[in-house]
Order: sequence, then C-alpha cells, then structure tokens
Amino acid sequence: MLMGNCLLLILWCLLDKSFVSPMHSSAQSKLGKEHHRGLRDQRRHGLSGLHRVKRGWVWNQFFVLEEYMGTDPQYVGKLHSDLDKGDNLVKYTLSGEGVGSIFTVEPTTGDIHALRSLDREEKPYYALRAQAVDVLTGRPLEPESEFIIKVQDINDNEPKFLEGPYSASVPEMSPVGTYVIQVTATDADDPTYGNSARIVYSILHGQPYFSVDPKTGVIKIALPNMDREVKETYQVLIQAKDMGGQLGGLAGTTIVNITLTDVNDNPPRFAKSIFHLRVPESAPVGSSVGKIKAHDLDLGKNAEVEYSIVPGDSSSMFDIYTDEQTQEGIVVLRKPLDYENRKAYSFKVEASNPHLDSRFLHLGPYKDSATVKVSVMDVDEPPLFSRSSYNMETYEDTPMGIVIGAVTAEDLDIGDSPIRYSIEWRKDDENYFDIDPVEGTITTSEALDRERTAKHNITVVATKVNNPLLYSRVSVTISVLDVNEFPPELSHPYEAFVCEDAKVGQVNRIYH
Ligand SMILES: [Ca+2]
Ligand SMILES: [Ca+2]
Ligand SMILES: [Ca+2]
Ligand SMILES: [Ca+2]
Repeated sequence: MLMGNCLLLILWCLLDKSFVSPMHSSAQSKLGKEHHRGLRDQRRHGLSGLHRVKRGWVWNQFFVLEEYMGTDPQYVGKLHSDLDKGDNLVKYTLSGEGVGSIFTVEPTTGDIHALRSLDREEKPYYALRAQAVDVLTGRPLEPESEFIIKVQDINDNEPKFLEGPYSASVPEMSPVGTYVIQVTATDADDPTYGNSARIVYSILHGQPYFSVDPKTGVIKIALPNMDREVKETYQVLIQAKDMGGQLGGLAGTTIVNITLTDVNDNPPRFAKSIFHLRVPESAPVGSSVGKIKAHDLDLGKNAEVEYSIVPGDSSSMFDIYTDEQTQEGIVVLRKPLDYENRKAYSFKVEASNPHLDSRFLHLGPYKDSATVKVSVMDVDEPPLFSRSSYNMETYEDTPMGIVIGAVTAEDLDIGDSPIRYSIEWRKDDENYFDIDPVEGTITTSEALDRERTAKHNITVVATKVNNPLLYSRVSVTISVLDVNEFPPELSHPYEAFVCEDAKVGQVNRIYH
C-alpha cells in the first residue's frame, strides 16, 4: 500500500497571504499526530510546504480560511489517485461532515470547494472520507482515505472579560506592589496559531494609582500612601489586546471598581481647644451636663473614641463617657451643684483611639485634649420655709382674729422675691384659721372646741410674688388646749403641750 494504489491529495495550503501554493504528496491511509505538529511548526515559522515534502511528510489535511468573503466557492484542494490516467475513468466521491452542504467535490477533477464561509470558532475542523471509484464497474479502486479539512484561524475575536466588571478592595496605605485583584480576558481565536489569541493587558484609566501586569492581568497598588480619607473609590479601566498588544490587534476592556478599606491612620481631634457647657444648679447627679466631640476621620473601630477627664481641681465633680452611636463624649454630673457656692468649673478632657495599628503609630499620637469650662446657672427656686413643719398651740376659747403663730419662708435666689402665704384648704375641711398673706401669721376664724377637734392639720403655701409658679408647702399642726371649764385634772398638766423646741414665732400661748 505504499506506492501504487493510493490516493493523492493535492493540497492548497492556505498559510499566509504570501503562501498559497499547490503541493503534491502521496497520502498514507495511516497518519500520525506528528504530522499535525509538523504542520503547525511549519506554519509558525512561515516555511514553505515544499521543503517539508522532501523530508517525506505526508499531508492529510486541507485548509480552508474562515470567514471567507469571496463571491465564488472557496477552493479547498484536489483529490487525485495515481490510478487516474486522465481518461475520465475515475470518479471521486466525498463523504463525512459537511459534505453536500458545505463541501463538494468535482467527480472527474477531484476539486474540493467550500460553498459557504466557515467559522473556526464554531467548528475548527471537519472529518471527511474520499474515494476513487472505477466509472465503469462502480467499484472502489482503493480503500477509502480519511482526511481532515481544518478551518484556518483569522483574528476575528477580540479578547473579552467574561467576569467583568470587577469589584475589589484593598487597605488604604498599602505599599506599592500590593495585590488588588486579577482580571482575565479570553480570546476565542486559535491560541495555537499566531498571535490572534495572545493577550496583553494594559491600564487605560487608573494610573498612577494602580498598575496591571501585561501578562497575568494582576492589578497592584502603584502609588504609596493612598489615603481613604482623601479618596475612597477608584474606577480603573483595563484593556486586553490580542496580537500581543501590537497595533492592529483587537481589544476589549473591563471596569474594575476598587475601594480602599479603612485603617487607623487618623487620631481623634477636638475641633476647638475650649468647650463651654452650661448646667443649671438644680441638675440631678448623674444627669448630662453636655457633649463634646473629638472628630476621627476613620471608620468604625478605627474611629472609636475614648474620653477621660484629666485629674485636677474640678475633676471629681464630673464624669465623661462615650456615646456609642455618635462617639461624642457625654459629660455627666457626679456631685450636686450649688450656684450660690460655686459658679464655674474647668477641667481637661482627653480623647484617644482605643484600637491602634502599630504600622501607623508614626502618624500619631492617637489622642487629643481640650479644656471644658462648665458654667453653673442660677435656678429660680421655690421659697424655702424656715422649718420643715410647724407645731402651734392655742386655747379652745381663743377669740377669732388672735394670732396663734406664724410661718416664715424666704426666697434664696438673687431676685429675693417677696413671699405671699395662703392656707390650702382640703375639701370638707372646716375653715377655722386665716393666714396673713404678707406676714405669715395664723389666726383663728372660728371658735375652737377641743372636745370636738383637739388637733388641726393645715397646709400653708408660700408663693414667690415675681414667679407665682414657684411655691412651697409646709404642714402646720395646731393643738387645741383645754380651757379650765371643768376642774383641772392633775393628769393633764399644761406642760405636756409645750413644744420643747419651740422657737421664735412658733408658739403663742394666749392667756385670758
Ligand atoms: Ca478566529
Ligand atoms: Ca483575537
Ligand atoms: Ca482613628
Ligand atoms: Ca483611615
């Protein structure tokens, strides 16, 4: 089967535009892979097929250019049997993939044509079988020969980023060369032939901040000290170009959105060196006196601020703690205030970051201090009675209008308002007493009867004239003393009713 009854395949090698020439070779029915490799190598090096023929290579492949735009069917190659003497007694037939629809053979000449344009990226080769048949007997002149029609690549596909657009993040202040992300473009053209699928990456937008490795598509930090607090997001445009990046190559692009993540590179800073707070003297212990804030440009943990009061003259009067939501320092009262005693306090507050990053300590110190001045405000307070309660005594036969005692209240505020007194009558109470609104003296308005009521409890109200909303109450107990209507009984001496702590204005014994 070496020479003799074998089919000759006459090939058109469509290698380059400059290399289109017919070649002759005898085809063996058995063909090895090394033949494919040989062809590939040859094409790569742009060598003429003729030289290779001398080395005894046998071609079992036809080539057809993909995306052929010509008007006539594309000539693919020629079948020839050495039994064909040119007397039209041999007929060539073709079978296999695409026969009839794509490929035809001229029975007498063995010329193969492609009827329509082909797309290598859709189907890179077609497997066919050829046979030479005796026209008269219809019998095959030799065994069927298999061959392949390979679709020759042209660069008709641009690189594509199938996974784009990309998102990536990298810590701010990362050193130059820090890996950010790898982008990958794919090219549908033949990677084994020419440079149609040889991709080179470049950066169209995003310099000088980022760089891309031309071969790997790895994006890296290209500028030192990139600061999130200055610019947080970057849109980088990456191009992938085939033909090794050369002019005329096809290109595809993708967007890479890069976000700088935060590191603790900013200390907290008070916006001013002195904060003025005002608090009413009446503020209860534990209540908020006011807020101060040290601003930290960082985010989250890196912007957490701890406040402390520097020990000093006024430091024991106040506490400070951090509002978790706002990171403000809330100044809280620790001890009661008294405007009349002290009107102002001043202390130093320190703000610091609790979570430090050792790499950025040189950008510190991560703390700041400020002075807080607290002004105590006078509060218009209700009048204050001279005692918390009053006890009085009177005889049951005391005439109406006689003073039996007096209460005193005072306005301690700066205004020193006059005071007005009144008796607060409870429902159903009988009205036995009157009070002088200015003097606070209490008189009887009804005859008293000890046997009926021995003790009267009344409530006296003191109101500030210049602010009637401010008033105080005090309870006054009036004991009704027995008058000697009946013979005195030793078991009830008068002394038993004398208040031991009786002081000025408290007890008036009225004798007849
Ligand atoms: Ca292609
Ligand atoms: Ca390509
Ligand atoms: Ca910080
Ligand atoms: Ca930061």
